[in-house]
Amino acid sequence: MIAQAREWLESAASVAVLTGAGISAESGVPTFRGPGGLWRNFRPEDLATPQAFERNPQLVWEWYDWRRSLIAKAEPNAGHRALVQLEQQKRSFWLVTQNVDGLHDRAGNRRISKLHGDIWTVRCLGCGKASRNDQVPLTTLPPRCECGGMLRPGVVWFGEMLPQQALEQAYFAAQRAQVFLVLGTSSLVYPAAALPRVALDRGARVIEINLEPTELSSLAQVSLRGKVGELLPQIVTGNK
Ligand code: BV8
Ligand code: ZN
Repeated sequence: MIAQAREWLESAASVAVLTGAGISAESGVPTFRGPGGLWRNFRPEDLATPQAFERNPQLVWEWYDWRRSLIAKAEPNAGHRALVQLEQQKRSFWLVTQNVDGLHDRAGNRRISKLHGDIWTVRCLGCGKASRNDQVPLTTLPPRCECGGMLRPGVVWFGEMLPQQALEQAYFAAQRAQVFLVLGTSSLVYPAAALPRVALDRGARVIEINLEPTELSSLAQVSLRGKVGELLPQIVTGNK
C-alpha cells in the first residue's frame, strides 16, 4: 500500500491535497472530533455558528482565545514539512486546508486555499474591517475594533458561505489532480468533503491517511492507517 502510494505520487504531475485537524494533532493542536477533541464538551453546532456567537460572544471568544494560545505554542510537524517538499517538487500542486491554525503557512506552503478562514484574522461587526490580530491571550473578550464595534474571529462557521475564491481554487485543483491526498480529516464537513469525490469522478487516484476509517475510506483507492507525520514522509520521495 505504501509502495503503491509512493509510486503513484512520484509519477503524478498534478497533485492536490486536502488537510484537516489531524495533520496538526502532532503539533499539539487538538482535533475537533474523536478522543481529546475540542468539541468534547460542546457540539460543533453549539460553538462554531453565528447564532452561538450572537447568543454568547464571550463564550465563543473564550474558546477561540484558548485555541489561539495553544496554536501560538505549536510548531509545524513532519507532515507539514513533507507538504512543503511536495509543493517544491510538483509543477502543479495545490493545498486545500480546513484548518485555521496557519501552520501550513508557517511551514512554507504558498499554493494554498484556506476554506474555513484563519484564526489569526478578526473582522469587525460594526465597520466590517478585517485585520490580523495575533495577541495571545486577548486582553478583553470579546475584543473591540477601534471604531468600537465588536470583533469576531475571521473563520467560517456552520451555515456560513466559504470564501468564494478559495472554494473555486479548491474545486479547480480537485478537477485537475492526478493524485489527491486526503490527510487527517474526518471527511464529515461540506463542501470540503466533496472535493475528493470530485477528484475521483475525474479519474484521480485518492490516497487517504488517517488514524481511523472515515466516510471516504471505502472510496479511496488507498487508505493508509496511521499518523500523517509518520506516513506522509514515507510516500513523498526524496525522504530516506
Ligand atoms: C456551508 C470553524 C453553504 C472554524 C468549522 C447535512 C449534510 C451535509 C452538509 C450539511 C448538513 N447540514 C449542514 C450542512 C453544511 C455544514 C456541514 O457540512 N455540516 C456537517 C457537520 C454535516 N457545512 C457548513 O455549514 C459550511 N457552510 O455549507 O455554506 C450554506 C450557506 C448558507 C446556508 C446553507 C448552506 C461551513 C463549514 C465550516 C464550518 N466551520 N469550523 C474553526 O473554528 O476551526 S468546521 C470544523 O470541522 C473545522 O473547521 C474543521 O476543519 C472541520 C473538519 O473537521 P476535521 O478537520 O476533519 O477534523 P476532525 O476533528 O473532524 O477530524 C480529525 C481527523 O483526523 C479524524 O478523522 C482523526 O482520526 C484524524 N487524526 C487525528 N490525528 C491524526 C489523524 N490522522 C492522521 N494522523 C494523525 N496524527
Ligand atoms: Zn470596526
